[in-house]
Amino acid sequence: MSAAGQTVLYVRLPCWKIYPGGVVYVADYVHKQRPAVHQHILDLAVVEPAERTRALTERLRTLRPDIVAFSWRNMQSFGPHPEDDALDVVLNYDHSPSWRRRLKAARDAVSIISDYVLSRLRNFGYFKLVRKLLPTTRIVVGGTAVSIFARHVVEHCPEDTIVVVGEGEDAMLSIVDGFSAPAGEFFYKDSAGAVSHRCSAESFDLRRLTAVDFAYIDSIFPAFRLYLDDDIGVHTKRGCPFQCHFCLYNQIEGHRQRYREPAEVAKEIEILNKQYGVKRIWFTDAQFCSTRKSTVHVEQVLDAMQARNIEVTWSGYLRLNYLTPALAQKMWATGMGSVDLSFTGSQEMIDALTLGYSLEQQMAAFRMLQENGHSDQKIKLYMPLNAPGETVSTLRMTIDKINELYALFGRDNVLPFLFFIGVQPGTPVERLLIDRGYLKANYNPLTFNPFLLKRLLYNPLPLGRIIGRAYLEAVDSMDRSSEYIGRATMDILERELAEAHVAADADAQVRPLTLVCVPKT
Ligand code: B12
Ligand code: SF4
Repeated sequence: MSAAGQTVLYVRLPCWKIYPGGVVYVADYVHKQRPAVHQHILDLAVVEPAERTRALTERLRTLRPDIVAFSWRNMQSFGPHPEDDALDVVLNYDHSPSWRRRLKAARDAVSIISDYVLSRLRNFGYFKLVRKLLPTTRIVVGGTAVSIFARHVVEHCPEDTIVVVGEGEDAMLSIVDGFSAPAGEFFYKDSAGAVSHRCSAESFDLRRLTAVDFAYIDSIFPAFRLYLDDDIGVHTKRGCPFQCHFCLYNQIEGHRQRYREPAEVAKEIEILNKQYGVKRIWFTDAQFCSTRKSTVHVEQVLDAMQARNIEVTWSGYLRLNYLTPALAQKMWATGMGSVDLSFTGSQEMIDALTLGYSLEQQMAAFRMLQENGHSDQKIKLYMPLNAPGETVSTLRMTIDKINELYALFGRDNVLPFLFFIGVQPGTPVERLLIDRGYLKANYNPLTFNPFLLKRLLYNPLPLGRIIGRAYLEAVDSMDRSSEYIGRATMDILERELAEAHVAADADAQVRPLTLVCVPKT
């Protein structure tokens, strides 16, 4: 089958409204390589739930695409934090002293889990709808959720479906070219229902990812302009060489860091900013700034942005290992809107989680940021509280360091984000918890069992109860107009941990961790 004249319908599957950067990069790349292919993007995230099937049916009937390519972002989205109702529900259910609140939490949990189950079943229903209406159309499924759970996804797909693992540019190109010379990693369910797997040796050369042609994207993606007031995701690199205990980003993107041309990244942002009025960028790299080499690349990207006088604010996941005063100045000068990073205030926990940096160095980097241009930008601390190895004393150290950061940046500017580790497949923390008997070796990471789901949000006793109750007290007592839930929780936790009996009691029960795992830096 030749590519010319083919029609591809991309369907972004429902999730909380967030710019669909992945599918935009894929469609832009296919267009640049095969301009005669007709493409269209339908974004179900911005279609009312009751209207989605109708919207998809209408698009299938009018376009009659040769290929329907679904993009699936979140499948196992249980990583609740204070801006997500699920945290409140879990902590009330497990730790509220009031049985009424526990009962209400149980009812709310049923509705959250029903949504979780239904959203997955509905997505598989959309694939089946395509097969029913267009029996000969090829179905493709890609996206981060699929990259993690491809085997599971392919089992539930109709015949003649390709499930792409990881980056989609070359894989999609080979599919529009007729799939006779496949590229990338994928599972394929053939027309007889047999599943085969292609491993990928090659990885995409990111220098081929030139600035997105947004005029083209605007012409094929009717919902594009609905995102212009939000954060627009821009990719500068892929891959991460670290192996933090809880993280699977490097399974999705690979361990080797690959870079886009800084000038192309800056051009992309300039077009967004000057032609489409975009004011906020999120660098969607696994880590925007991490290794020594990537820090040099970051500097080049920021230089290129400065040279083009781009006026945006930007954010992204940061590590501060190689920060210098000059880079800190450049970050603020180019519009860094917040500092977003994993944080724990004890070296013991940094090592237990194999985060691969020194706390002292991180604190020095914070001082550098403060001294080199910080004004009122937020310092967002994503805290994996109560991870394996946490004790009363490591928690106290974290609280001390947060207090230092309040003093440095101003209390209102520091947002401690309460995160608990969500156990994810193939991560070292998953292996550890299986070894310890916390999880069964054959547990199903995509389970619908509410008790197992709750276990996958790791917050065990005894510290789990102390943290949970501190959070619940904070919710009840704080003034939401002037205080932030994470700060209020950490204050209450500090008070609770100051009580000697809590310390003795909890530390006696917390099993020490003896884990040796070295980050791959
Ligand atoms: C950046 C990021 C964020 C940022 C996004 C900022 C922004 N404005 O865009 C923030 C911090 C806001 C965020 C929030 C959340 N995130 Co997030 N996020 C990421 C991250 C690091 C990168 C995603 C991204 O944009 N990549 C860049 C684009 C270009 O790549 P891509 O979308 O993957 O697309 C490529 C391929 O997937 C593929 N592809 C995509 N679609 C298609 C379609 C076809 C047909 C094909 C062939 C290929 C293909 O090709 C693309 C190009 O190569 C990933 C982890 C990771 N390393 O991938 C997690 C990740 C996607 N997030 C995740 C989660 C759970 C969330 C939250 C639910 C967390 C929470 N509890 O609140 C929220 C939900 C947000 C929402 N509205 O849905 C999970 C999803 C896991 C799962 N199994 O379901 C991931 C995988 C992280 C994890 N925990 O493992 N996130
Ligand atoms: S630095 Fe750690 S947390 Fe960040 S992407 Fe890499 S492995 Fe994941």
